[in-house]
Amino acid sequence: MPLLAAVAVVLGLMPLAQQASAAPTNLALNRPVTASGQELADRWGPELAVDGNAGPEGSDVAPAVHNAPDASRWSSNSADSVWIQVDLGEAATISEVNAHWGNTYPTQWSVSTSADGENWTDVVTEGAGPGVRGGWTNWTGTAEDVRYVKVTTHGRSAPWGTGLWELEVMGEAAPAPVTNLAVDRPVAASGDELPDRWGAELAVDGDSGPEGNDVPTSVHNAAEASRWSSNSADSVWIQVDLGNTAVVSEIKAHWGNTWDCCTSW
Ligand SMILES: [Ca+2]
Ligand SMILES: [Ca+2]
Repeated sequence: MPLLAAVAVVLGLMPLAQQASAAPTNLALNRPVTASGQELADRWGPELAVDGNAGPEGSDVAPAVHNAPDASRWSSNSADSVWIQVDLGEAATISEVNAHWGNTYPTQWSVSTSADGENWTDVVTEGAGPGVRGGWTNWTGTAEDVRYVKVTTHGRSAPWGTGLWELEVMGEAAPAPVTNLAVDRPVAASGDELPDRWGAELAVDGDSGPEGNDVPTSVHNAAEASRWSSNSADSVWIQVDLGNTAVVSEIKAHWGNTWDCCTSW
């Protein structure tokens, strides 16, 4: 029997799931929004409620400022109940919804959330509280598995479109799923046993091969066996390029058979 080096047949790299201790951030910032409508077709669209510009503070904002064409607020369609909805992009746990109202503000406002944009849960039906002319009002609590947040108003202080300078949704994005970052990535290695088979790329092809220490030789040595078979040496190496920097939490190696000579794994 030839003296052949043993091999790894699968190499996995897992990114570390983010810990839940991250400080809440504004997950609504610059995210896609939709709304019940807007006062004017060419200005004060709902996207201005999530642009990070909260506008002026106070109940005595000059009309020239409030009504400036570039005022960074959403001005809704003229109705007693209007809504604005933001897509956070991925599931999150939210802890706060902050709304900075304009000169026309709601009598009450409510918050509902959804994981899919179709099935909604009322976080507060009424009683996020009355709006405040030119000021912030807040809902605080905990809502999980939230991708979409909708704010609905109930009543208004004046017969014009409700103004919303800024809407913040504070929370933490759900941890990214743990995935194998090595799959099908470029590899390099110290060498191969044979020039025409069992190359290093087979250690990152996602096929982890058979389990156990009694794999038949015919399977292990099949020409299409999905394993890297290294050069015959006591120390060999394989290297994978993940493509981007990542936080790695786990490295898994699935080894093959060894013959009676030379390897320590
Ligand atoms: Ca704004
Ligand atoms: Ca493989």
